Amino acid sequence: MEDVQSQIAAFDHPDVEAVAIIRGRVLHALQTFLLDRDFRQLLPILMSPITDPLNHAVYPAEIQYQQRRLKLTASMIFHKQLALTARGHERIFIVAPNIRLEKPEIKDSQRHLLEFSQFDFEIRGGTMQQAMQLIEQMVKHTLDEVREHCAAQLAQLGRELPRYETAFPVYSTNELQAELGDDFERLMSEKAHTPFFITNHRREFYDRETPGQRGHYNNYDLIWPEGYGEALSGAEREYEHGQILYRMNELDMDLTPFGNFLEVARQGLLHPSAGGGLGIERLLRFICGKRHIRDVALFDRSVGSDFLF
Ligand code: ASN
Repeated sequence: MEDVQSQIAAFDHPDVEAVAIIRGRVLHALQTFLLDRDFRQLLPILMSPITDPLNHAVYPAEIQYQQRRLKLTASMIFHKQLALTARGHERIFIVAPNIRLEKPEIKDSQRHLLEFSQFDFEIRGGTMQQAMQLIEQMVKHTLDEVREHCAAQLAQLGRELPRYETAFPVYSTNELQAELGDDFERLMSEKAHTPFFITNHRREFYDRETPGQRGHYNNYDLIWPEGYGEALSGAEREYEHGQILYRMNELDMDLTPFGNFLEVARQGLLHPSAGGGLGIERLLRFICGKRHIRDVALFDRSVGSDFLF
């Protein structure tokens, strides 16, 4: 009872309203930015025989419907690739809910949610350079819109949102690891004053391996400065059947659930593409200057949540 009362009292804080106004402006800015560039907006799907296998272990999130086991969407990666084969879907984006039942090891994380929203996009025939340029413009545009329209809300939150005049720097995992060790992402984020990219991560099979360079990858993360950590992950995609099989086998994956996806690839129907997904709550956390991600959402879905509602 007491928990419920204090939660409802917390809803009444002026920051809650400020965050809500900024949230609306951010979503408006992101969506109009891509709609103005001829992207088509898809609505999310929530259940499917396959979903993103992710780069880290989470508890399975599945439901039974009649005779079938269906997975809840961890990300729309495969549906983005498949959607690009549809007529008029050369450039797409989705505001997508993602469910990731994180392990208790990270229960104190201030930047993980068990369900979050991803601003997810993909470009048929896109390249890494093209996607990174688009991301930079989209982020700068969104921050400009918030600065212009939400000055009162930023003041309420005590947040001075920096303006980034120069290009976001680009580093690769190799150079950062050699210089700073395994914790390079956190260390770089803490000392950075501008968002920056890190390329060449070894991770899920669908991120494209650099042609002719085994163990090197055409992928990129955008990292927030001031210690806010990862903002976005994206990549060019594997689309050739043989190479997809090679990458899946390298990771010892069970190919069975991917039968239909692999069949589309075997028929040569997948397009080369590039894209990425921006964590919307992480973007809000950064913009609002809130250190805990639960402070930018009304309903707490952080890993240590007690799920009051
Ligand atoms: N949405 C990301 C991408 O486009 C994938 C992910 O969320 N794991 O690369």
